[in-house]
Amino acid sequence: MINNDVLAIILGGGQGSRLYPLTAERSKPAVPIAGKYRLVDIPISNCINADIKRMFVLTQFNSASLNRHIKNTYHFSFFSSAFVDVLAAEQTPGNKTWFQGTADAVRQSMHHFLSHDFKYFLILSGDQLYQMDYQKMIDAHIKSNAKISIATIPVNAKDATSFGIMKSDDNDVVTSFIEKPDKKLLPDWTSEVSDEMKGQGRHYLASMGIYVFDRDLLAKLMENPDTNDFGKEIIPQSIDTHKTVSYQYEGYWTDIGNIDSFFEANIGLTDDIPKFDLYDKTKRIYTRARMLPTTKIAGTTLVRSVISEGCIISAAKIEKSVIGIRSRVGKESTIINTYMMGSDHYETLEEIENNKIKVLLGIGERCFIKNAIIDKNCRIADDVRINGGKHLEDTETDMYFIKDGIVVIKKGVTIPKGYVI
Ligand code: ADQ
Ligand code: ADP
Repeated sequence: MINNDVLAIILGGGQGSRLYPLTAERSKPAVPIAGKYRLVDIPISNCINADIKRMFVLTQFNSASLNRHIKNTYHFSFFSSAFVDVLAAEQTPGNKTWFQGTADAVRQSMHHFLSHDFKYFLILSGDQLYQMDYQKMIDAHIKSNAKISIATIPVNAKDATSFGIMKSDDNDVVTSFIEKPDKKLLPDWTSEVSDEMKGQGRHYLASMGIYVFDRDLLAKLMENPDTNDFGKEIIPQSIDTHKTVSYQYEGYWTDIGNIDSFFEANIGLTDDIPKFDLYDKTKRIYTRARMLPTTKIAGTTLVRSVISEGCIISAAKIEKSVIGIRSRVGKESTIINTYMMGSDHYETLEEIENNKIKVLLGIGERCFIKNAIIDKNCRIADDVRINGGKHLEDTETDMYFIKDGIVVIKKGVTIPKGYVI
């Protein structure tokens, strides 16, 4: 089945500074999450589960790994109109700049969209972890006769300053909107929320950055070249003139736009009952089928961890960690509260023999690693100690980057024997 009324646009990231250094060499949608997926798999899977099968991913630069991933993952039938297309900011003679913001990204790509037949634009953010049925939001949009719908979620005062906050009337029509309000302004922006939300102190109605627009309206709004951003300009300028409705969602939803929230979302998958459910057949998350061998584990104590396919693990202990595809961890090593992304390939025996620095892909022997993100294809030699935590100051070297106490080992680096962070 395919919903022919909806075209989905996935906003794949600005200059990616908030997820740096994970975005140093790849575009944001290609950042690996949960051991075997990529960020972009989340909105794409949500769309597929809602029969929305025509999608554009807008990104600042076209990385080889994003294209390879999309091309190798999302094969639709030859006879279907379904597709996932990546559109990168185009530097043309008349336009030498990158996308200036979310609305500018949509504007610059509008000619690609309008050649398709559809009634509604579904605008999605590329850096959120959630499983939402967009069809219900589209149905509510149609039923309420709205021109614009915004998915909303109640948040607490601490989070409210990072989101677009709105107020709505009894019919869920949005009456006012403020993008990322200052703390001082918050008392004026509380909303009536359910008792359950009240109990959790979530009194503010936040935009999830997920919008439904009538096709003709968005096409018209995009004719104004002075608006670059949905949250800062398009939405606040539209609510008085075009019926805008709040579609309230109370399921699990988290923004994973910075290192801290990205780390927490990944480690959260090791909870007894993770809030993000990868095991629900009706809300399946798709990714590339890699045909990897099973994981081999020898003598390791595993405590509440997620281990992906194709790993070779001889560690002493792995606790509260997510271990990505093709990871190798040597004897007597301990890994705690860490997201290891894994590797893109295995080393052949010949490569290992010819390796002059003698540091294999993965983690060596007798290492201790805590509170870290280890990007893909890293080589961590024997006896390395990485002890992340709030005692560490934010800093950057050629090998690693520390933010909020989380040590991020950069993609493909070699950490020499005995190194201590
Ligand atoms: P932010 O998440 O802060 O707030 P923004 O940085 O504009 O907004 O990002 C929205 C999405 O668009 C993200 O997925 C981002 O990666 C992507 N993006 C940003 N700039 C882009 C560009 N130039 N080209 C392509 N993609 C780009 C927004 C809303 C708030 C709302 C939060 C919810 O403005 O009102 O509360 O989302 O997360
Ligand atoms: P993923 O497997 O996570 O989707 P990519 O699509 O980015 O990752 O790349 C993985 C593929 O890249 C591997 O299956 C492998 O064929 C190839 N590859 C990448 N680097 C190397 C390398 N150094 N040696 C051999 N193959 C490599």
